[in-house]
Amino acid sequence: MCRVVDVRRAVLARNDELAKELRGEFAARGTAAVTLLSAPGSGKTALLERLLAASRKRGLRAAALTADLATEHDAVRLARTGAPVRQIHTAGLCHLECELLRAQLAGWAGRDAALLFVENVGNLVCPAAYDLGESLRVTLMSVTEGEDKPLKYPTAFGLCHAVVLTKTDLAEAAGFDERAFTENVRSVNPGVPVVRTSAVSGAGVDALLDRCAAVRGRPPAHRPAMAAAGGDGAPPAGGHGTGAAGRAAHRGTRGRRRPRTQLTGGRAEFAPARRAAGGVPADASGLFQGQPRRPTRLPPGDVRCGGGTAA
Ligand SMILES: Nc1nc2c(ncn2[C@@H]2O[C@H](COP(=O)(O)OP(=O)(O)OP(=O)(O)O)[C@@H](O)[C@H]2O)c(=O)[nH]1
Ligand SMILES: [Mg+2]
Repeated sequence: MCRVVDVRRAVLARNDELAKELRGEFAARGTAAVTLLSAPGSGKTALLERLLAASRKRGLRAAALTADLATEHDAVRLARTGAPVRQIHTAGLCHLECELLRAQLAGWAGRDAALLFVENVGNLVCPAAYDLGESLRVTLMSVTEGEDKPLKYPTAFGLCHAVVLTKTDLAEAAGFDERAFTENVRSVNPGVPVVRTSAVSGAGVDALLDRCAAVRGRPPAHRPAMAAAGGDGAPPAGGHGTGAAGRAAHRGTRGRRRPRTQLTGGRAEFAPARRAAGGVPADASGLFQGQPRRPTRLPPGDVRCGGGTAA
């Protein structure tokens, strides 16, 4: 277990270093990098299709990287907007890391865009702990997922600059309690803006694009309390501290106690999260249990599809 812990710390520390570098590179190029994080199927790609089209209308040069374990479906959908798009295959990884991101950016026209959207792998757990050098981190949830998800996935919702509620056209049919959802969001991330969207009607797309465009050369208006409580001092210059805080939150060493719900005899009880040896929760992702982690190298072209070979 100790070896697993050491490897994990080293991976996260290395990612934080790369995130600092990436953040500097984005700033130097005048690029606002916006990452999208959600559960599978929340509507990241559908919203991105809208955002890319709206960017084009505004004359804002936008590009997108989209990450999945398999298929080129998302890249194909996004490329229809005419924007530069690359599909990243994560070779089994359940989240994006800076190393993978940087490999995709090298020599790609899309990296000079004013807005670079990065769609993470659909997963509300592991992606939250990895700073990608982004200017704006957006966590999405659809109205069909349940109002309690911000409480169940506090790092994903607590460590972002904006929360997007998707599929609002289905809210009534789903019996979605928006007030409870907003309260839950604010309890893990006080003051975070919540943007309501529908990729079907286009509602909220312009408001979200405004927020994305606003972080070009400027820090995000909202600084998550969880990032401030990361414990590693000041965030990187021009950054937001999600890396340090994410790392701390991921390993469960932050000051705030994270309650764990236990169901015993029909009653819900709360207990402090169990710590594995070394203070690190056992890894549920399989990341450190022999999965391939090397970045994929894909052939040149505007849409990067197809399996790619290990670098
Ligand atoms: N009614 C409705 N359906 C939506 C909306 N946004 C997305 N969908 C549908 O939800 C499904 C999933 O949407 P995607 O955009 O693929 O979701 P995703 O988050 O990119 O999914 P992964 O990349 O697999 O994690 C598709 O069938 C979409 O058509 C929306 O605003 N309203
Ligand atoms: Mg998608």
